[in-house]
Amino acid sequence: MKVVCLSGGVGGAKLVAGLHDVLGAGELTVIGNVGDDLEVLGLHVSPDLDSVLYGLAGLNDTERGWGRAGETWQALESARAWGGEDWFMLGDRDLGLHLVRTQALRSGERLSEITERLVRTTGLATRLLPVTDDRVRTHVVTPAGRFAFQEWFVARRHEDEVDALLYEGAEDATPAPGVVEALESADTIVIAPSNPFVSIHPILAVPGITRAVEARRARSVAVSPLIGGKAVRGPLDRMMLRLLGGTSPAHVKRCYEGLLDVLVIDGADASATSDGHVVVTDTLMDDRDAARRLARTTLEAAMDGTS
Ligand code: FO1
Repeated sequence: MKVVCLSGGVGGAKLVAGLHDVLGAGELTVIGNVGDDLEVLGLHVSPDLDSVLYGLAGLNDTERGWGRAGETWQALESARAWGGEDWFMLGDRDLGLHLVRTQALRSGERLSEITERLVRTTGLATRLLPVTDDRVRTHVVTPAGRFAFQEWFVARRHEDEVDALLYEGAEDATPAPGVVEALESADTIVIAPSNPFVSIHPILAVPGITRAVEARRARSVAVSPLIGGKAVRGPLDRMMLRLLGGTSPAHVKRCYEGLLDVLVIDGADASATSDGHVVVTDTLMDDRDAARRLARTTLEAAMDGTS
């Protein structure tokens, strides 16, 4: 079975790890968001690709949700002491990856080639592709002004309400090699439980991606990122209330109009819908076993269509 998963960082990376475990070698391709990429201390950082990579390899910090387990912060403390930027916390272990990636980018390698090489280094058979090798940057429009995604998310602690999102560069971007082909040949397309506005829409905004999902021969399934109408972490519930007027399964579906055959929701949201095209399960992934269970249910939901 060929499965393609569209994923952002933290929540998406958990389901990706579960899918990787329950699928056979080489059956999973992950298409990752690059809208929240940034340059810190001269280094290119791809937070969502890295969350997926670390999660797959079991190197991720499960408490913090991002970065590496067993992390230390000496380089950051040194940079701070020298007057360098320290608002975006790069740990010592994490830094190694950013050094390798930035050097490869500067020598002319494409992000997709580098990412493929990094995954190969871990020995994993899953494919991880950035949606594009071109520069796409998410910006948020708030009552306090327009901010680059990480400035709003990290530096301003996503406290400002969001009125609109912009995916700068997306309309001129080209899908990375293999992305459209993977979608066209997939048997199942999974949309991970990531924030639709900041993780999945910047993927869909790259020309050719939405079209490929709309024209799918595959079954398409999304896992709702909300439990009981609340985000597991982050600002999604507030964003949905302001941008869509609610946080029910129907509101989640509206994020993916024309792109879904079935939506997987948590039991805590079951009473908020009478829709037939939903499958109800426990969607909280507090360990890898739970991620595997959800991955199995998600794949079955795609095959059955409805519960
Ligand atoms: N999130 C934070 O809230 N604060 C940080 O300092 C921070 C650093 C960081 C470094 C590397 C990395 O891969 C992720 C990091 N994140 C941090 C998480 C990241 O900003 C977001 O979780 C994603 O971009 C949202 O999808």
